[in-house]
Amino acid sequence: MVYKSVQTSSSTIVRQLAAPAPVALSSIEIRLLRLRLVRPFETSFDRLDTRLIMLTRIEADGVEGWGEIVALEEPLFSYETVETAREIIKRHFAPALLHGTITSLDDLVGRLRHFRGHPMAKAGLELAWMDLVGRLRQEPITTLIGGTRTRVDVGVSLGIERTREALLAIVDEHVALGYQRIKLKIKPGWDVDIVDAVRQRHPTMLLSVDANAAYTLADFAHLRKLDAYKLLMIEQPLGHNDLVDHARLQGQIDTAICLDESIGDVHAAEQALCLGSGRIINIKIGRVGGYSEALAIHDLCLSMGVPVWCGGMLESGIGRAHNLALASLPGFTLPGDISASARYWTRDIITPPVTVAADGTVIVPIRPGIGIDLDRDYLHSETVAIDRHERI
Ligand code: OSB
Ligand code: MG
Repeated sequence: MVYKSVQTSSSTIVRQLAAPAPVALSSIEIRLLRLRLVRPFETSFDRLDTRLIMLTRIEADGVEGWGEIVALEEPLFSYETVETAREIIKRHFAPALLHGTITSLDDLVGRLRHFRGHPMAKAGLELAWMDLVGRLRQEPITTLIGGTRTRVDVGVSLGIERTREALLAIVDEHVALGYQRIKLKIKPGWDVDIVDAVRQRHPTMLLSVDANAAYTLADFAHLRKLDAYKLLMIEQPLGHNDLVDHARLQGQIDTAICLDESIGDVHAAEQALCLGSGRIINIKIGRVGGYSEALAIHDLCLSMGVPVWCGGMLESGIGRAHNLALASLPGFTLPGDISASARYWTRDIITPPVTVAADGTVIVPIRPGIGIDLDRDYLHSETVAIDRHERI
């Protein structure tokens, strides 16, 4: 065993964690499938009716590991897309991994480190690696990374609707399902009045908003009005790569700012916390390039007393199983965007689907790897493309 003890910081554990024996990957597969959302999901940047799900599958000695690449079809949340991830894996990442043997996550990360950017594509490979190692070691990912929770607190992210009445009905429905926190997507023209209406109906509920970078410095006075509603946080109000204006805004409002798009790695997290750009960080494994970086951000925030929570990108059950493992770490003290399968899909690609208990928690899988079973019939019937890269 190469790693020391669970007392070590979790990012050190995960980086040094060895496979039981050096692993010679025989193939890397990218699988695309299109799933219809149970209801369209509208944000300040887009409206989605379906999600093109992008899965990674690696194989070694007949054992497989599954991950998910959270890129969208258009470069609206970040510059990556499903097609850029396909191309970068085909031309650069797969050739870098499909030779020799890989001994640890650190080894895998090291082979990809010199390639700039493309964190979502990198994350898809790290996730599949951690599932594979978990299966080889017969341990769940939560154990491999030093998770401390058996259940995680969850909330739900609700999109922009056509009418206020429609949103209020959807909010009521999700409060009744037990979700511990409701997050409303906002944009100019769909913000203070909407929050006012939801707050009147649910005076004490944990409530937050997410602007996906829809505002600018010119909107400070308007955003300050949100202070009246005792929100848990305002997520990413300003530019996707901004830290300085967020610090200025945080200096002028009481509500905590949470950063999502602006935090691409642990370096950005450190700078944001130094500058005071926010008081909470949303960690998405895909956005930051995988477990290694997500754990580093978690450790930094835990050491500085900054709360973190696990964000989502409308993942299939595979991505959500990874998110559950991540959210089992001690620093994840706020409810995550890890909702039930039924909030997204009529049928998920895993069985049983993810369910949320009446107390607003989800069980962390404890079987080896991501700890879930695939609904292989459904997975195959919805698949629209497979890229297969083999060891040369
Ligand atoms: O900003 O958190 C976001 C979905 C797609 C892209 C960006 C975001 C989101 C969500 C949904 O808010 C979270 C979920 O998966 O439930
Ligand atoms: Mg967000």
